Amino acid sequence: MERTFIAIKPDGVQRGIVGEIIRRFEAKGFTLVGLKLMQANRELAEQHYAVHKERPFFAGLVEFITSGPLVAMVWEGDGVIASARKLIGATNPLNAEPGTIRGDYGVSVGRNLIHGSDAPETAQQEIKLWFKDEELVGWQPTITPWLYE
Ligand code: DAT
Ligand code: MG
Repeated sequence: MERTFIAIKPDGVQRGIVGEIIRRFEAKGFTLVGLKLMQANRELAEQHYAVHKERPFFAGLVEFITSGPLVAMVWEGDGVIASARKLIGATNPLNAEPGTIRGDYGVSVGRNLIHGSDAPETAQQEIKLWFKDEELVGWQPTITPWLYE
């Protein structure tokens, strides 16, 4: 089964919507296999956003993501990588559809609440960057036959 890395950024934690965000992933039918509250250090943040290091917003992005606690998670399910991106919505919350997390809770690109891996390769890299193997728990919910045929 596919896995993706999801992080509720420091603004999502401060806004008090950790439970609401987790609820949406659970309600959809995805399975939580890793979860921790942590504060990322500069090195981790710079590695995570390495693809953006030449962009003008990089310094601010690293500053923001390291500024307070975030919730790092791994979610599992068929097609979870692309589906999570849909639950999250467009990068700029003003362009994100109502019903998406960013569409419902955000108003600016620099405070867009949540990160989700964008492809299978990045999902694998990000899970490895943020979690040790032993921090992930593979399990099968008893409701699986009611989610998949
Ligand atoms: P996403 O988080 O939707 O995958 P991304 O990978 O293009 O978006 O960018 C990573 C983060 O960088 C994004 O969540 C918020 C920030 N960011 C992107 N574009 C930005 C911009 N033009 N100005 C400020 N911050 C930006
Ligand atoms: Mg991205």
